[in-house]
Amino acid sequence: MKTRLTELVGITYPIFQGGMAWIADHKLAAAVSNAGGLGIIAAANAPSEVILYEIRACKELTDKPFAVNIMLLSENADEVAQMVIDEGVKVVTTGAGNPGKYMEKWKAAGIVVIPVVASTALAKIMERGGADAVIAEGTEAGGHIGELTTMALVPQVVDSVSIPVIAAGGIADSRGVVAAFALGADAIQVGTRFLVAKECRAHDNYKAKVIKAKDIDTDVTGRSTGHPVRSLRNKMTRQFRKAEKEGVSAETLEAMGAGTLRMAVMDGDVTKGTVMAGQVAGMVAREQTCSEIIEELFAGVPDVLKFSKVDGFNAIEQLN
Ligand code: TUI
Repeated sequence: MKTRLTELVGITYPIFQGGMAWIADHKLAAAVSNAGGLGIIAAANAPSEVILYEIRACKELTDKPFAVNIMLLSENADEVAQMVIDEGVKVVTTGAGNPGKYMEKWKAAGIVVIPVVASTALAKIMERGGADAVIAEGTEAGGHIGELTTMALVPQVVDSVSIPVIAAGGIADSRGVVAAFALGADAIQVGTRFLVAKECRAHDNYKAKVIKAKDIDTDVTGRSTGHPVRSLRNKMTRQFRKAEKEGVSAETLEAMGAGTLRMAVMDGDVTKGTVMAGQVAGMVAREQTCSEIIEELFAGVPDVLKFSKVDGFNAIEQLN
C-alpha cells in the first residue's frame, strides 16, 4: 500500500504505532518497524540516559526506520530534542504541546518531523513551521487527549493543510483503517491494539484489563488541571474524579497521578495504577504479534469495502 506517508518515512504499511509512555520501548518499536510499520519509542518522562539506551537498542534490533516520540510536557524535552539529532534518528513525532522551538534545528538535521495536533490551528502553524506531516489525534485515543473526535478532526485538518495527515484515535480494526482513509488520511496511528502485542512489555494484568474492557469502560480524568487523560476506569480514576469534584488543587491532583502509569505498566497494579487506553479497548480481543496485528488490519480492508452497506464502495472495489 503506497501513500505519501509510506514514501516519506520509508515504510511498507501506512501505520504508526503510538508513542505510549512507559509502554513503547525499543522492543515494541523494533517489532512494528520489522513488520513494515513505523515503530515509535516513547521518550515520555523517562530520564535521558534511558532514552539514549532505548534508541541504541532499537538500532540493534532493526535496520528499518523508527521514530522517537517526544512528550513536550517533559522536563527533559530540550535534551531529548538534541539527542535525536546526535543519534541520527530519522523520524520524530511530538505530543502534548507545540514543538515550534525545535523545528528549525530538526529540519536542518534532515529529520522528518511529525507533530500530533488536536486542532486545525496547530496543524497550520506546524505546516508553516516546516512539519513534514501531522498526526490528527481524536479524543477517542488513550492517554493525554484533545477535545475533538477523530471523525470531526481528521477531515478538518486534511482540509486545512497540504502536508499528509495521519489519523489517530479510535482505530483498532480494518473498518477503522478504511474510515481513516475515507476521511482523507494518508496513514493511521494505532496505540491501544498494540498494548496487547506479544512484544509489548505491559504487565499481563494491564493486557488482561484491556482485553476485558467494554466500550464504556474508559474515563477521562484531569480535565480540571488542563491535562485530560483517558484510561480504563478503576479505583484510581474514581478517587481522582472524586478529588476533582471536591475542588482539590491542581498541584495535589498532579501528585495523585504521579507514578501511577508506571505502577500499572510495570508492577501490574491495575487497581491503584493508571491503565491508559483508548475507547476501542472494547474491540481488542487477544494477544497477537505486531506482525499479526498489522497484517490483519490491512488484509481486512477489501472485505470491509466489499461488505460495506454503501453501494458506492462496491463500485470502487470493482474499479481496483
Ligand atoms: O501526548 C499524547 N498522549 C499522551 S502524553 C502522555 S504522558 C502524560 N501524562 C500525564 C499528563 C499529561 C501527559 C500520555 N498520553 N498524545 C498526543 C496529543 N497531543 N494529544 C493531544 C495533544 C496535543 C494537545 C494540545 C497536542 C498539541 C496541543 O497544543 C497545545 C498548544 O500548545 O498549542
